[in-house]
Amino acid sequence: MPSRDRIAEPWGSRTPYGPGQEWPVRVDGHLAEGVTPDQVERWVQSATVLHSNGDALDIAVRGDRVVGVRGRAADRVNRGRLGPKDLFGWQAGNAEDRLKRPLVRRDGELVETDWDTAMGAVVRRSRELLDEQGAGALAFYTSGQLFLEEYYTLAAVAHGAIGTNHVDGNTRLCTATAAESLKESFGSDGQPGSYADVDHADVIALYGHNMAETQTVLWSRVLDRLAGPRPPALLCVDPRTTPVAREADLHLAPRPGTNLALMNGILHELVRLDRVDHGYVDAHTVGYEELVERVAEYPPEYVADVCGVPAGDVREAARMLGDAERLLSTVLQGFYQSHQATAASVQVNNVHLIRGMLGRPGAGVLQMNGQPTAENTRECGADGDLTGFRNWSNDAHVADLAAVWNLDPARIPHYAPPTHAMQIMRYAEKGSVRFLWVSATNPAVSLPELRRIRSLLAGQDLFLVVQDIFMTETAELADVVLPAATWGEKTGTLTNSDRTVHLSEKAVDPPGEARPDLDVFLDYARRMDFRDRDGEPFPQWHDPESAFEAWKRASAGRPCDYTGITYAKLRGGSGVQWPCNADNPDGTERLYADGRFWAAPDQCESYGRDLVTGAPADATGYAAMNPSGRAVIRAAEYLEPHEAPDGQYPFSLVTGRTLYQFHTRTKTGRVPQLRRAAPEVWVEVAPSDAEDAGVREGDLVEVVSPRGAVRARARIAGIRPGVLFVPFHYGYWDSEDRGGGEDVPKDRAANEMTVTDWDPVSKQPLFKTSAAGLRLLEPGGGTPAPAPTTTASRPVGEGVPETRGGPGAMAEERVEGGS
Ligand SMILES: Nc1nc2c(c(=O)[nH]1)N[C@H]1C(S)=C(S)[C@@H](COP(=O)(O)OP(=O)(O)OC[C@H]3O[C@@H](n4cnc5c(=O)[nH]c(N)nc54)[C@H](O)[C@@H]3O)O[C@H]1N2
Ligand SMILES: Nc1nc2c(c(=O)[nH]1)N[C@H]1C(S)=C(S)[C@@H](COP(=O)(O)OP(=O)(O)OC[C@H]3O[C@@H](n4cnc5c(=O)[nH]c(N)nc54)[C@H](O)[C@@H]3O)O[C@H]1N2
Ligand SMILES: [Mo]
Repeated sequence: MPSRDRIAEPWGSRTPYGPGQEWPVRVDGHLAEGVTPDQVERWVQSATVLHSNGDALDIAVRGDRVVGVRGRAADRVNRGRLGPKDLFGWQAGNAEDRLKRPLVRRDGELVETDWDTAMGAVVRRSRELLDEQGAGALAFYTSGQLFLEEYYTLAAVAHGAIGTNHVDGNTRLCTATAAESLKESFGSDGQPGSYADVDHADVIALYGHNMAETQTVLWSRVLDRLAGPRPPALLCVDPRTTPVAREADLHLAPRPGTNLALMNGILHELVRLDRVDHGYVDAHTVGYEELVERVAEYPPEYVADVCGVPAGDVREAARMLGDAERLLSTVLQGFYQSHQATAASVQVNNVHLIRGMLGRPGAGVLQMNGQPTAENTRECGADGDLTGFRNWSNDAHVADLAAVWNLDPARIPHYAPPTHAMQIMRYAEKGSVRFLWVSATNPAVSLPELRRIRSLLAGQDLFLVVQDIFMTETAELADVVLPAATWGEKTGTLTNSDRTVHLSEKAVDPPGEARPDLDVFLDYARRMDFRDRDGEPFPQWHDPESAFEAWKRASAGRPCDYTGITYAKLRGGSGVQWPCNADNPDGTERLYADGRFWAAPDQCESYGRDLVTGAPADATGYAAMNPSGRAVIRAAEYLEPHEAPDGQYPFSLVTGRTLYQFHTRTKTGRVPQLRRAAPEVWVEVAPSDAEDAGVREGDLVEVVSPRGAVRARARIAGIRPGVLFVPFHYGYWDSEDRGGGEDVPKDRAANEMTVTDWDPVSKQPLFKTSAAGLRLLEPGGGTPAPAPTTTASRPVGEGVPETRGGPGAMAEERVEGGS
């Protein structure tokens, strides 16, 4: 079987195909050094949890240890392929320094204890605060990386049993805008498009989405189309020369934070050229006239000025989109983590609505997710959403959920919109939230303005519970640390960006006393003695499968209907796309194929918000605007970014990802192949800016914002002049050279510099627009920056050695019908 260095070749070999053809199968796999396929004792079905793509795989087990992975040929998502994080990332679970016992803080120190003592402390503090202050003293901050069953349980416990409004996920930092833009346009969350649209599209547009690095397998699908007959045209909107930009037919590199102006300019041209499907607009939408009026103010010359892109390119982009017969658009953090995130993302939906490009092969929108299970956080309501995409402002929806849970509706708080994560942190800082339970997220690295976050998490009056698999920067600040079992050690379901549900089965036992997150949440509920209306223990379920069956009842009749799915159905073959029910027993490839939306006043998940101010509409206003539940075309004016570059801080600072690392690196930092490919933080600087600052490749520089600074090596790269890029993966924790205690340097994390500010509509923080300065600290003496060469950080100059994985990074590749 051929094998390849998948650090050097992240996307593997090409399997070209043409429009409307099936994407060929290519099965990728990797086993631990010294393990041969015949030594594998069991293959256990699962899917990846290091991004949102949902690549299906089997876990290789030998001697109760995970020893490798192999892609699943039968699956619709990846057809056997795996990316570098999928191939090598599983090793993190085997790390020696996993958390194995609970910890409690005694005399200032975290010390090991047993589960009874640790849970006893959590329950005692919960009860005290419920008595003293009520449910509003308790807050829960969870993840996009647990399983559906775990979120559903947490939502039931927090919203239902405790009755607190303070429940959110790190999905607020991630896909809050995806959810919100879908609600605004279509009445409800739910991804319209399908990955299979890549097979059919004649134009693919990527907006602020570096798919090549963040969804490597989906990018392989695009690359295979590009290598085949009649390839699609590609549009890329990103201030950096990412691998996507390099393949694009047209690359627009706008000034950060100007996406809405650009979209308004493109819509201006589409309207002017009358590339509008008036039949579709008349039959299925409201709001078109308002859009026409608004975008009239955005001629290409004006937009060119605002965005810093040539007017001809704006026209050319509109021509591409206007000529498309099957248009696929994808949107991600370059749009979402910005000050007019929802307003800009909604304009991408508008392009599809006015062009009638929805619900048929190749014509789809993917308002992408980032995390593997962010979709489930939202469906289950473990973030600011109400379980099952119900509407907080609709009493009938709340009563319906209360009936499913067999609780009194008054117990589910719905007097105000749920508290978003940034506001929960604010309440913790101010002292009204006094108990915060953090599960599967590392806010001491991933939230903006870290000095502030560290200080509020360490606050004396805040009882902090951290449930993780490693000792993280956040866990170090906790009062109680709960050791969790993780992927491969527990069973549950997960749903990817295009609504494909996979089952991930337990392959091995967790280390030490670590327990599945589901068990921990249920154990808490039992110890708190929560009861339903009949006096029975609440939640009424007790293990993954009974939790899933309970969830199915909560999803029945809602857009995310799971009633046709069982664990048994998910075993053996491909994942299944929701809605899956009696009408759609095999799942549903695309939403809205019939031009009908979940937007009727009594059905919709939200009555919508003003796209500029975020002010919510009420039931009456919504019913007057959209009585028959059509898709809503919403327009918005462009506003300047809040923190514009100026004298002391002349750069726009953009933060984001690199292909080989995942988030705060608790996993990928423990995987040799991935760790070595991008071992340390760097900053990307444009050649002209580097020259002005006297900075050369590899020099040590300081990047500074009004809030903090980062010291990093400079990579002279393809990035828009005036913009700096810093990857956000590097916290002060490090598995190899961690000093510990007070001496640990705190000047590596990008979020030392980012700003406490959010999109007014989705409340997603602005990780992509702050002002920053750049200063040379020390020449590098010719040693290049520790940044990969295979990615957006590819150097513009010569002489930097290519990123390679070497012998340990070889992975098998078997092309069906090939050798
Ligand atoms: N390798 C890897 N893959 C991942 C992850 C990971 O950590 N590592 N995380 C997963 C998660 S949770 C997420 S949310 C996704 C995120 O996936 P992406 O959104 O693709 O990743 P980012 O690097 O955050 O941002 C994408 C691009 O936005 C561009 N950008 C910055 N500012 C602007 C702007 O104003 N306008 C436009 N148009 N573009 C801008 C940046 O240059 C960057 O290339 O990735 C998922 N996949
Ligand atoms: N500057 C900047 N900041 C950003 C972003 C950016 O682009 N720029 N992106 C934002 C985005 S999109 C995201 S999604 C966030 C991600 O930010 P985080 O969620 O903070 O990042 P992770 O490192 O994935 O943290 C997940 C934690 O869960 C733990 N864990 C893993 N598996 C399990 C499990 O099964 N159970 C439990 N209990 N714990 C587990 C891991 O060890 C880790 O500590 O960062 C956000 N922050
Ligand atoms: Mo994310």
